[in-house]
Amino acid sequence: MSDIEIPESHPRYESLLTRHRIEDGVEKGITSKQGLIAQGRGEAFDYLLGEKTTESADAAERAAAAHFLLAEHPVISVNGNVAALCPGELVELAEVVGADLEVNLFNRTPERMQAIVDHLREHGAEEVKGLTADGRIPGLDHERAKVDADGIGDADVVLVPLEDGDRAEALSEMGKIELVIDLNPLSRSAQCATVPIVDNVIRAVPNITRHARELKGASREELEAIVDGFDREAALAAAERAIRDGDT
Ligand code: PTJ
Repeated sequence: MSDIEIPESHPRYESLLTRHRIEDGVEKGITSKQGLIAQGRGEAFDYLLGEKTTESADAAERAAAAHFLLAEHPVISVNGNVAALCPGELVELAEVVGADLEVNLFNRTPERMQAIVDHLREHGAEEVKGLTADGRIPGLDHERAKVDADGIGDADVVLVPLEDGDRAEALSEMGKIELVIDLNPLSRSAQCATVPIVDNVIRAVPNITRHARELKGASREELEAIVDGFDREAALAAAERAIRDGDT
């Protein structure tokens, strides 16, 4: 993974390993250089959250799993950061909930698109969408507007792991259910999400999969009760309290 060995006894072992994954992603042409800055921002919030999944984030992850299982056409949007951080976990989640994987980039280049598609395939993905780009998200004038018409264009539920906020807003204006993972509860994407998940993608993605596995046998009514019982405002407030007051 990297030529630098980190001893497992290091108090910030996980965090340092994560940094190396992002660094590696940049070297492989998967992650953008801006992705390094985004990672640094995320780390600061994660540090304040105690680098753990809070109770309210876990409830959001369960609600996200219920949305996935209720969806007709769920899609997981993949950018250069998540592709580097948890490719195998994304593929596994897609399999468990029957979602499509679609690469969608802010700093879109044909080379990065292809590198991420190949990387996901190396981690077990069969079909990866995003290269066709025959659909558009209305109201966006940058590269993130480009989507596959039969992918994000057609989705009813979209998982959006860490990104800049304007696509998240545009997707919710299209009436899509948006599940957003972002360590900053004040970010625009978290603020406009149907389900804001304030947690590190590294922990959030496998935990959504775990909940989805547990909920697989649940009835529609049970899943709807989980979705209806989730309070997005309370989740955002709990995350902000955790960060400001250490109240985790
Ligand atoms: O691969 P691309 O070209 O699509 O670009 C992706 C990035 C992430 C570089 C781009 O979307 C970007 O610039 O994002 P921002 O505006 O820096 O926002 C990233 C958000 O994700 C911030 O609110 C961070 O706190 C948060 N974040 C960073 N790392 C993580 C995270 N949230 C969850 N888990 C993380 N590991």
